[in-house]
Amino acid sequence: MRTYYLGLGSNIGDTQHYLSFAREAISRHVGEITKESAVISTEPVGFESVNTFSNQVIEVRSNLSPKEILRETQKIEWELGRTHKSHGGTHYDRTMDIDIILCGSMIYSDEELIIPHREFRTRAFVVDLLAEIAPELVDPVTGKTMLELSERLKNK
Ligand code: PH2
Ligand code: MG
Ligand code: MG
Repeated sequence: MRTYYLGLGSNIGDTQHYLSFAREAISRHVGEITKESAVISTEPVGFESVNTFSNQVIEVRSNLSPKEILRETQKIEWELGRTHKSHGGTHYDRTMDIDIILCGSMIYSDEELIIPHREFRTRAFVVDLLAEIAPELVDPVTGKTMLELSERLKNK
């Protein structure tokens, strides 16, 4: 059994509805959701859009491997009407984005998946929410806790 932290983001349509649909599908196909952060509204980071995001982070206990979780969460994204894949740093508005942020102290990387998520440390909409539900959780790459990463980002 592994403990995963997933980031959820939606910036088209009824974002609250998409988030609750995604949580429901995750608990059915991925594993038990053991913690949920608040849902916060955030301005798009890294691309231009008038559509505000709803972001949330959840803790999930699962027997699935990271790759299996990637498959399941991608299915949920497409089921929710996602139309584009992000690639080469190009982002789009989307009904649902589900990112694997951390999997315990695992460090993993291949062509389609990097754990911990490559950019999460610079994104307040992920780090602040992780600090809320798992302040003492340690990033295996930097050795810093979520609380420290969140404080560091605030002081930048
Ligand atoms: N996701 C991105 C890029 N930019 N900005 C916000 N506020 N929230 C997101 O979830 C988000 C983003 C890439 O997945
Ligand atoms: Mg993302
Ligand atoms: Mg994604």
